[in-house]
Amino acid sequence: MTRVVIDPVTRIEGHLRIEVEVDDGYVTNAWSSCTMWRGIERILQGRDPRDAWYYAQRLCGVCTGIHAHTSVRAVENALGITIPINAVLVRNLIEAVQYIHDHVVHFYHLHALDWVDVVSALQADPEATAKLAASLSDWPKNSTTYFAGIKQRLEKFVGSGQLGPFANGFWGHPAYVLPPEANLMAVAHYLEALDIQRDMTRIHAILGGKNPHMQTFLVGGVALAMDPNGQSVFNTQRAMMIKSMLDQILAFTTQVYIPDVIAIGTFYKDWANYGRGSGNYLVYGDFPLSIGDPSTNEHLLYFTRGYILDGDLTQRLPVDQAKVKEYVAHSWYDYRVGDDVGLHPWQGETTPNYTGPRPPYEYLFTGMDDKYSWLKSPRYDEHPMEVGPLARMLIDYINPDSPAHASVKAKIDTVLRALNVGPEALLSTLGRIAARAIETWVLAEKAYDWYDQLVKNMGSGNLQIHNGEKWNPATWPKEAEGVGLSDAPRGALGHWVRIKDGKIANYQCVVPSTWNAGPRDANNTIGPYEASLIGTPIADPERPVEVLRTIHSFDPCIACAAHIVDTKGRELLSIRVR
Ligand code: NFE
Ligand code: MG
Repeated sequence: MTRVVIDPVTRIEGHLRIEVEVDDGYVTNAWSSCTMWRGIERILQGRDPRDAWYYAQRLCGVCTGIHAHTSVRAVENALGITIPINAVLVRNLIEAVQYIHDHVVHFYHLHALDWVDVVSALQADPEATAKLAASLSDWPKNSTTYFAGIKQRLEKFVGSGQLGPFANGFWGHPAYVLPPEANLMAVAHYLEALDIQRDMTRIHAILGGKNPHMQTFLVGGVALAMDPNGQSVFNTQRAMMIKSMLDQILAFTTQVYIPDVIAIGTFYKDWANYGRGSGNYLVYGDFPLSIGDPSTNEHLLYFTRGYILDGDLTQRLPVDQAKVKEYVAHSWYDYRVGDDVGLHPWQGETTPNYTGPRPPYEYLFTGMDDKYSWLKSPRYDEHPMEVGPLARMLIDYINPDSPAHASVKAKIDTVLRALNVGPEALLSTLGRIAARAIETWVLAEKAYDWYDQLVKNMGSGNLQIHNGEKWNPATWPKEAEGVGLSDAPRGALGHWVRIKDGKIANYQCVVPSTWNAGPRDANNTIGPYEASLIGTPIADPERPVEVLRTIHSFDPCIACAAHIVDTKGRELLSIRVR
């Protein structure tokens, strides 16, 4: 038996350590450990709940905006505030662009190098590459000259010895199976995606003032003044800029991203057999289609709420937020009531108790039976749950009443047909990648509806963006509690707030990557990352690219997940880079 450690896992957000045991070429056990600590939940205590979003948004700069959004929802839920339709539409547009941005960055910049051998691209014939690309889509850049230019750039880059983002890859590993031409095409799109992701954030600059960390969230609505003929507000001209960027996003999605996923998926079809994990999928749902409280009005959401147990795609089960609990039995925290108990977030506690390695640091952790991560273990009705694009796409695929059902089903069926596999193939590493691309496609189309409604409202003189009825704390109850449920790009996200005498008495966030990357719970049930690795073949324990493929397929964000930094910047763990 071999113990393989990857620490830190790179091409993710934050600090993650993965340990696996490999026996006879397969992973037989796994531990997912978050090695960073932050403190946002504690920073929020005692503050004005109307300010919470501004701090909470700093949980992350990757899924930027979503924590602000979820925070204002939690406070609106606590105080019974309904926001105007224009605020719903602006928030939906901001969030849809966030999803698309994150998914494109994930596929090209964080995940592609697990599948694409950059060095092999140097062997590609540009003419054959142009032919291959043209057979997949009619993207205007598919020419021999273009790919010859990309190859030259790559040769110069490699010749300089400064590989930058391409340094330290497992190049030449036998698990890379794309032909050189497919590798060159993917490298070209890696570079193009750098430009398109920058352009997307311009929509955030228009609607949110800046990116990351938009400024226009507000309890009760948004702070984006609208006037079709105004000068320095959201006006017709700025709306037109958004429209032209939506056109670019849709073209890139349908002509580059989707064909690339199908091309890469065709060569790596065996990855539909690995990485399934817990088989439980949780979705809170998101994108309200009308006004109302998104945490209670399930029927008004575009992506619907529900959960799936043990891979049973015949049943969408109803979600009740009261069944969410967090455990710390294997996490570096203490609960006053004892570490074997799960706490609902309204009663949640964030009290650190670090028992991990101390200097001189052991490279191999001992005590994996004890506490080994800064993440808590969220459980739904005691079950570990995978969250994210795959969970969402599965729920809307099997829910005929979902407003997104027709679009999701048509696109999933298109991709499954192209890969010549059935829906069961989705419950896998490859399925996560496909679901993320399909979701991008669904939202790149749907965003036009929200855009059109917003422009129509503006044109008809409906300029209301904020409901200020409850702005004055004198109108609030002495005590209130609220929950904001969202679906962030990486999955189900909840913020729970308790308000007392106009101040935050408790604030707890249970975040997508915490659901996915969390450690074992008090019953020693393993978390979704851990479960997904078991059974993975490992060709060479010295170069465990297979582990990276499955872990990256979740798009980890550990800053979000831990939401708690050592303010003194102390080194908590020595790291050997693999
Ligand atoms: Ni920091 Fe996040 C998303 C949230 S955590 S990226 O999406 O919420 O997984
Ligand atoms: Mg938390």
